[in-house]
Amino acid sequence: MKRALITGITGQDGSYLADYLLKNDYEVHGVVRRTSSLERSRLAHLFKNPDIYNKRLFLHYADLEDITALRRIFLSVQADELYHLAGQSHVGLSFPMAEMTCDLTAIGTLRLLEIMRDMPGKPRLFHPSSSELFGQPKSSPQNEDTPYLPTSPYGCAKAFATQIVKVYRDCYGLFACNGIMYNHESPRRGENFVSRKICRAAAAIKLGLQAKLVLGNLDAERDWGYAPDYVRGMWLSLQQQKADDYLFATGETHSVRELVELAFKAVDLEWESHVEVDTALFRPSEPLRLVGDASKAKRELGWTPSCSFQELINLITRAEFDELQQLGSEGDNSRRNRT
Ligand code: F7E
Repeated sequence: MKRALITGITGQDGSYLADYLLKNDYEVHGVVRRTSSLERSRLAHLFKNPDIYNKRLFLHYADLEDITALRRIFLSVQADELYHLAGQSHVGLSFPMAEMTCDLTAIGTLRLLEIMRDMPGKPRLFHPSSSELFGQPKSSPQNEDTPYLPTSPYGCAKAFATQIVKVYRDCYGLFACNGIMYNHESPRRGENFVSRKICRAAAAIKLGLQAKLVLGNLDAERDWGYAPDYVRGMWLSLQQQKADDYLFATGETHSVRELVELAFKAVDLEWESHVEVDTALFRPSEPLRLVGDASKAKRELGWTPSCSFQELINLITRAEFDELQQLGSEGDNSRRNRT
């Protein structure tokens, strides 16, 4: 049985990756912040399963800044594969939290590489890089050779982390891969990312639970895919003969406005009467249009995305609608039980 260690296991990607690896007969270890509660987390279904939790899924508590605790965990787990998914991943928040973002995302990755250098049995490392590397790219679509021109502290941190992974791979022979990930979404996405914020609001407005949706730049365009596809790409990257970098994207670009239209259409609402734009939510600078060319991943890993943009937005909006309705009826039942 192969053993994997995931930092950031409680996030969207970490939880899908844990599901994927457990289905593929791995023993999975996750690093969890001391303050995390697993009760209603994205791991709750695994945590509550007595055949999985503490049998094939093990959680270890440490903060990413606590390098001695991390080193101990790495040495005791002796994983075959290490997926370093933890970090501050909100691009907008990286402006007011620039130092913290660079410390966790850039220097945090370097610290992890340093631990790996000293380990006797070295695991294979996957590092999730980002389309934010490219910032305002001079060419479109972008591929693994497109120059880095980041426009946010987050993009700068990812540029450092991506390059340092390559340097350690070349200088010290580590099996370390970068996956340049374009936006990838799901019902497990954090609520402060635009896809989830919009789909949840459309469902809540339809159910009469929210009055309006306030957004930033509706003209921004992104290449949005389905998160479980990207997690499969992470795993495929580590199954190759030689460590390399791969870009994961759908090759299609859509605007935030199109995302809004589809989400509201999924619940039979006209979006114009419910959405407001607030320039306070615009970022100081950002890539306006990003689109990726994943032909290397397709050619060498056999990776293709499985879900269209419309299917993705329908899927998230439907999940939000069902969840809010369920929460509403649980609330009604508990109110009824109390009277
Ligand atoms: O924004 C615009 C916003 O926060 C998408 C992360 O996973 O993907 C993600 O970063 C777009 C931007 O994702 C709101 O300005 C408008 O143009 O969902 P997002 P992101 O910044 O693209 C990359 C690849 C990563 O690596 C990151 O870790 O939507 N937008 N109005 C808004 N965005 C947010 N969050 N909230 C708004 O109200």
